[in-house]
Formats: sequence, structure tokens, C-alpha cells
Amino acid sequence: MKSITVAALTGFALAFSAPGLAADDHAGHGAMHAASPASTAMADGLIKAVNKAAGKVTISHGPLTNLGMGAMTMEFRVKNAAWLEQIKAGDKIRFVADDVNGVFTVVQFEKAK
Ligand SMILES: [Cu+2]
Repeated sequence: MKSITVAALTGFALAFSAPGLAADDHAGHGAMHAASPASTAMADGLIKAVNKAAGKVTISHGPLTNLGMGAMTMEFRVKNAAWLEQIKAGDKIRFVADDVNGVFTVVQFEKAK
């Protein structure tokens, strides 16, 4: 089930990354892992704090190319509050974030080693 979801996301990235990359070509192509749609979709993150009451997680993240964001530490909502039970400060994850109604939200994640 999980691998199916990842495959679907990768397919989504493949379908939409080409025009996006062309439009953003001037904005720092070197920062991206060029020609790798999978790494464009999944960013590296280090969990700094989990706030279950607020349904939010603070992540020190690598570049989020789909959001035009460089590496930084910031708070995200999570799509599924149950995910907050699966992560804790110090965990490394790979994740996809998106702008959901103006709120940066983790929409997919997996534990990283
Ligand atoms: Cu950020």
C-alpha cells in the first residue's frame, strides 16, 4: 500500500515537474537534484519537535523544490494527526510537503535511516 502511494506520487511529480522546472530555471537549478523527479518530491527532514496538541511538527528540512523553499527549520501541519504518534524529536524522515489552503502541510512521509 505504501509503495503504491509512493509510486503514485512519483508519477505525479514526473507528470508535472517538466513545465515547473522550465519555469523555475533561473531560480537556482543547481540547488536541485537535477533530473531526479523522486528527489524533487521527497525532501530530507530532521524532527525537532512534535506538538500533538496543535497537530504540528517542527522540521529542520532540506530544500523543498515544489514550494520554492530552501533549507530551514519550520513548523508544519500534518495531513494525518496519527503520524505524530510515529515520530519524535531526533527522528530523520523523508517527506513531501505541500501548501494546503495556505498552510504548509506534511502530506507524505517515511522514516529515514
Ligand atoms: Cu521551510
